[in-house]
Amino acid sequence: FNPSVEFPWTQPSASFEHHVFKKVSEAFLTASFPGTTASAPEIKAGECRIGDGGSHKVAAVVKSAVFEHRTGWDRSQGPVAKSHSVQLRIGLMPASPSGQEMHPLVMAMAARIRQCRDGFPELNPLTLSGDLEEIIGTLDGEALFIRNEVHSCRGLRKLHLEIARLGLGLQILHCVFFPDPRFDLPVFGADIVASPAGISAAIIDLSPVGDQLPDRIRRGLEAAVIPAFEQVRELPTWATIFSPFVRFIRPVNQQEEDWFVELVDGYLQVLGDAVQAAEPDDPGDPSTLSRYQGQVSYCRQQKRNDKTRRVLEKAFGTEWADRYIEELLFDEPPSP
Ligand code: BLA
Repeated sequence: FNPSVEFPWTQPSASFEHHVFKKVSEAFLTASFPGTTASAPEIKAGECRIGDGGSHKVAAVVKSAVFEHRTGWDRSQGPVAKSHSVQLRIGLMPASPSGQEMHPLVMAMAARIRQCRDGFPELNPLTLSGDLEEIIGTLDGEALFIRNEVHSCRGLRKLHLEIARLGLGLQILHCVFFPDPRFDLPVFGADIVASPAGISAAIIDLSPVGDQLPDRIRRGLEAAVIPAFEQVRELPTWATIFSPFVRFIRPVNQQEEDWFVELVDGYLQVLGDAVQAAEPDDPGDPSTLSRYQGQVSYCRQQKRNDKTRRVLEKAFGTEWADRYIEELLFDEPPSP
């Protein structure tokens, strides 16, 4: 695997022979997940607060922080003393590298999610504490960045869209819309993982926070036309939180990538309609409490995804990754 390989995103991924694709993809993933444990980052300048205990608070105090930590093992050379730095900044750097450098599916998905999200009622941007909107750094000379957008709206406590580039050409689109437990609404979740070898994972679901999805959501999803994706992937064991309508695929060509964007649009329409129609229950209502518990379980199960954790640990160190996961990616809802 050559990390300096040109990104073949201008060519249709169908041109890859499947076995070649798989081999490259596996080699890439192995390279991304070496058994290294990074020691806690040393904070050299400033101080970093991921959430001050919650991701919604306005507390922009950090101007810049440089993390340095040593990784103890290199797969090819054995134990080494490498260091990498992560800079967190406010507004000094571009939001992301030019669109050209990002996989077209990541860009198309982000655009479609934003378009749907922007039609949600009472949409309100949330300020991230610790300046997590943009996280920019380097890992062994390679540029890393994470860009986060967080909103709330009527019925949803947190709409989170993240686009990241995390080393060795790994690109991620991560999106979760968490409901306000007073409303009978599911969790919207989507994840895209791209490497220079192509998209390895594309997943979408409206996940229940109770025994089953609300009727209106279930009926909406039943009516959705599911494209005939060629490569359906097997879900991991922690994935019991997803609905029967979860789609977890590896798109094999441009057409399948387009289908996936349309599918995401469809799921967001179903959610958007339900959001418009939903009326809140009281905070103390047993159904509110049970949906709150359901959302806590959703977050706990997602945190069992070692693949997410390992990528973040490799890029930013264990302690930082832990807090990022706990306080931004899958923070538990405030008790109703
Ligand atoms: C898999 N997630 C992955 C993989 C990576 C990440 C590298 C392995 C890719 C593959 O198996 O082909 C990494 N995902 C990340 C990172 C972030 C991220 C670093 O979101 C964030 C910074 N994951 C989610 C959400 C869902 C999700 C919301 O965050 C679903 C709604 C699912 N990701 C998901 C699943 C897998 C995955 C099911 C496959 C896991 C496996 O096969 O073990």
